[in-house]
Amino acid sequence: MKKILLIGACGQIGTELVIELRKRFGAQCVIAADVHDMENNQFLGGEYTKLDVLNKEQVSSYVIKNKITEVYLLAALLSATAEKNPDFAWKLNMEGLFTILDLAKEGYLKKIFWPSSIAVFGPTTPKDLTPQYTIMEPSTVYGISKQAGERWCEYYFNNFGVDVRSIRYPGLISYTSLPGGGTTDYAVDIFYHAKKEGKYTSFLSENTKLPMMFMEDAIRATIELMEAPIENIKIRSSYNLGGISFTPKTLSEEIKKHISEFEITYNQDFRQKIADSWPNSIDDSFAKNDWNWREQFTLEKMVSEMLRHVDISKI
Ligand code: AKB
Repeated sequence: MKKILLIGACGQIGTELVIELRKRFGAQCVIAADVHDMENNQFLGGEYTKLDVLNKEQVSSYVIKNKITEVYLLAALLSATAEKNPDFAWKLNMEGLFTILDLAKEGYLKKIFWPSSIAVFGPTTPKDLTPQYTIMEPSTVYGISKQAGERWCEYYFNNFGVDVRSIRYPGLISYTSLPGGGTTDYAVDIFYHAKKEGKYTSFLSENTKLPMMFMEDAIRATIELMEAPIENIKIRSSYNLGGISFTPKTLSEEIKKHISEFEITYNQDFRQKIADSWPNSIDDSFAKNDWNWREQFTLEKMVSEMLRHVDISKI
């Protein structure tokens, strides 16, 4: 029987992935885990357990005792927060991965999902339609940890047969829970401020083009990758996913179609340098060919969904 443990369940991806996995496989098959205390050990309609991904002993004995078959390991520091605390970011982003890879190597897990990011690319990477295989010289601690993680995932697959699967997520846009500490967060914040105040100050410049994806597409991609037949998974580092590429200016023009008085201003901060090192757009033809990936959300569709759903009482 499938028994999934999702570590980092309270984060931006985690909350939505828990809901979708429970819908597909039943609440009893999906255990949500994070470092936070939760009253009565329930979370989004199912079991919750408090786990610290840095506590190898605790995570390993939980996985073994509860006969977990699959782990989605989402606990990480994102790009902007990681730059402020590089030592801890490296520790958090790498140690948990080794714990889970080793559990699979020892035969305790059948499958692992581990997220990578467009942050694996760097200033020397070709910027437009960035290929799957290209120059990768990341300049952020987050990007370095994701690139190292990719190498280790591939190594564990090649040498120990560990069935580990991964996606290089673009910036993710969602309305259920707020993102925490990324460079692409402006593309979520903007909707709350547009709806609440009719204006927004972007911390990225007007023509900074980055690849983004609506969360519904990202969740579907994650589950489709994990459910694809093993022989279709040809890449064991991480798959490029394209999504939709836009600039703060293009996004604001689309928002103006719904809120005509909306005004955007620009005041760049340290995140501009990170954004400048990332691709403008991504070639995801390997994901399309290998496991039939197709995105569904256009910029127009994403903007109207976001404006319909964002809850301004959250900010
Ligand atoms: C970030 O901005 O750090 C993340 C990412 C692109 O991985 N959203």
